Amino acid sequence: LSEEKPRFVAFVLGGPGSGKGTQCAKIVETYGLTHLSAGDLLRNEISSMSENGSMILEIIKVGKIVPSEVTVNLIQKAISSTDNHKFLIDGFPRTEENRLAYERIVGADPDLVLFFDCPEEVMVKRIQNRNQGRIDDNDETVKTRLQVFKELSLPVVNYYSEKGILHTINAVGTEDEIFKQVRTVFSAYEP
Ligand code: UP5
Ligand code: MG
Repeated sequence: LSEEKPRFVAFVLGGPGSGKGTQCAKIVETYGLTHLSAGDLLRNEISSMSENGSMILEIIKVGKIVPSEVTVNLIQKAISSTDNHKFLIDGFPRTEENRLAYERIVGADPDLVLFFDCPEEVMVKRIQNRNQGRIDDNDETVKTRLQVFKELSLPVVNYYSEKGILHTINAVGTEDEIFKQVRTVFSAYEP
């Protein structure tokens, strides 16, 4: 187990269906970072029927945000359970409160933040086509997810923009067209 702080952290932000998970898989392949999807960590808690599982399920089902301590503890645990020191944290932080909780518990800012900028109608179409049985991929919950993204998550994106560490990616196009832009960002850092 690693007791040290991670050496490189990139946050990957973007609305629901903007392509975060898809691009993270490509980044991992190319740059050897460990991919931590906050949503996947939370969904694992539901399926392993952990202590918080039913609470998490009720929140994800309606598209709201799980309490920060729960999510940050899962991220922290995942960070310290691998020998890798380079992480991609996907779909987190989604609120200012999330961001502050991470700063408090992990004690560092990310090295960079990727933002997948995608029009709403494209995101909705991608989610409608996904068909993987996600409990939150229904029209009603997608509406809430989009609303929550605009109200609570965009302020976090703006915060990192003002800090000068935000890299905005045009998330419309083919997977490869989008990854080309992502590569430009990571190549400059050589994580
Ligand atoms: N696709 C991808 N790229 C494409 C392209 N270029 N062209 C055409 N199609 C493309 O992609 C979505 C779909 O589009 C896929 O079918 C893909 O093949 C296709 P994906 O890469 O899955 O997009 P992603 O942005 O990862 O979408 P996801 O639905 O995972 O985003 P969300 O942010 O909504 O989901 P997440 O899992 O992060 O969170 C789910 C819920 O968990 C939240 O709503 C919230 O309730 C909870 N949560 C918290 O409470 N706190 C957290 O910190 C994190 C999550
Ligand atoms: Mg995802």
